[in-house]
Amino acid sequence: MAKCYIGLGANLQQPAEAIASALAKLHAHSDVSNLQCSSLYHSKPMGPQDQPDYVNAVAAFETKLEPLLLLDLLQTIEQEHGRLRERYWGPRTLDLDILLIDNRTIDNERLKVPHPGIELREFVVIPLAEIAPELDLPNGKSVKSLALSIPDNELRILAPAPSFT
Ligand code: ROI
Repeated sequence: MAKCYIGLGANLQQPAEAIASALAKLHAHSDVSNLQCSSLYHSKPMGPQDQPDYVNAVAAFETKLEPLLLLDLLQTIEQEHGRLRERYWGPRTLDLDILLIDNRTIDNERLKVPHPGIELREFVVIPLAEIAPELDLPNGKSVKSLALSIPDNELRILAPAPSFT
């Protein structure tokens, strides 16, 4: 079993509902166990500013899926939400990014783990610190120290963490 952390983001149509529905699909999947999620956060767009604000969260779960099969699963869920991606760093109906898989480093054409943007994104670091305050990245940096030093860029909590029972 591997412990995975993923980032969820959306800023079109009904972003909070898209994230809740993606979490429900993960929870229902037979290869996903012990799903946990951070609060839902409201964030300012990184990249072009002429797009709506985002809803972001970070979730953790255990899976026996190999990394590329996990990527396939997440991409299927994105597509089920009619994923729109009109331009690079433009708005999206649902984005599911693999952030971390155990302490592994993966450098594949389709998949880089840890996600190369983690340390620069307050909408990843702060929700990650909420659910995994004691975690260190494979490069040795602690999530807690990253969360304390990153500018918050007006990140705020929008809704409490969904719970799965
Ligand atoms: N900006 C925010 N705030 N949240 C995201 O999830 C997000 N995702 C992206 C880009 C376009 C980089 N900007 C984002 O892919």
